[in-house]
Amino acid sequence: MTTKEQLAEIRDRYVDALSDADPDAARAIIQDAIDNGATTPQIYLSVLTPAQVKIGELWHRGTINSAQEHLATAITMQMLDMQRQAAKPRPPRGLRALVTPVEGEAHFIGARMFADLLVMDGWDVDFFWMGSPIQDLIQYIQGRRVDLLGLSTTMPEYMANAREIASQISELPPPRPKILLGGAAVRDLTNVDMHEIDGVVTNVAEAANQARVLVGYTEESPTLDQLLVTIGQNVRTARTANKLTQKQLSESSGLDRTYISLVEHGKQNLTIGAMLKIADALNVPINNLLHAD
Ligand code: B12
Repeated sequence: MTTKEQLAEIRDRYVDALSDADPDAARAIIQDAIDNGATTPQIYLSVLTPAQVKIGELWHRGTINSAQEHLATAITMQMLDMQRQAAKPRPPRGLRALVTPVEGEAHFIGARMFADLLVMDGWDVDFFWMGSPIQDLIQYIQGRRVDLLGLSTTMPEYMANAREIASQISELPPPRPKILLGGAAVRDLTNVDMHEIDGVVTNVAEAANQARVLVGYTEESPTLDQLLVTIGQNVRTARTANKLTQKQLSESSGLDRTYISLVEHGKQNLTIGAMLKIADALNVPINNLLHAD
């Protein structure tokens, strides 16, 4: 995990690299952030998204021209590929989503981010970078089991297309996909007619959870052995991100080094008290140690 201040600094450096049309510098900044423990949602939501908005402002003010803006977007697309390759998806959940901008919509980076977050959450995802004619989209959905349709709308004038898709899907025989709507246009909820749309996402950090709830997915509790392995992996990841040795963690948590080693190998049924000491020493909330990425 990376702090808010660190993320703001990474974002500013990344914007500078984009304005300088320097893909190598941009790549190095994002790689460095990944190496230093920034998570995918952090990079997507706190670095790449605000950087794209900033690039839009610079273009609006005439500080950069359209060609530079296009290059900036192309670089950000490369960063998404890099991030997806670096990320470790969860085991498959057996859920399939189709994520697409609505017909007419040319902005697709946000849709692609949501698609990636679902992939990392263990979904199978079909991602279309461009909206399809509504009839073709409906036909596609009929020929393939799709649990969730994620629609992205940036320009309010294309909201009508989202409504039309939802209305045609509601007429399909079950099982029908649930529809989740996101994108810059939904930030102003007065743009949204919820009729036949199952959910609207304004906080993308929560979107994968919301998607699972929407399709009625329930997770079985992990076994004790699985949970201990997850805790162990999380402790090791947080320790290395903090550049601590096992000995240093043992000293700052007041626990034996052998104990820390057993925890990291998933072999120690640790007490809540010990977990709290480790979480404090690593400066992470205790919850972060319990969940698989
Ligand atoms: C890059 C860009 C373009 C690129 C798009 C490239 C691409 N492949 O995506 C190009 C050059 C093609 C483009 C074209 C146009 N653009 Co433009 N563009 C931008 C810019 C600079 C950045 C957009 C972006 O990448 N944002 C970053 C992404 C990550 O943010 P996001 O889309 O909101 O997504 C986040 C969430 O909303 C969410 N999300 C998104 N979708 C979904 C879906 C689901 C299901 C979920 C759960 C979540 C989710 O996930 C993301 C997480 O952070 C913005 C500036 C700005 N202020 O945003 C203007 C902007 C969006 N564009 C604008 C305009 C006007 C246009 C054009 C009409 C320009 C023109 N005159 O031709 C055309 C539109 C063409 C069309 N038919 O759509 C306006 C829109 C104004 C409005 N509200 O109507 C903006 C705001 C610029 C401005 N200030 O005027 N644009």
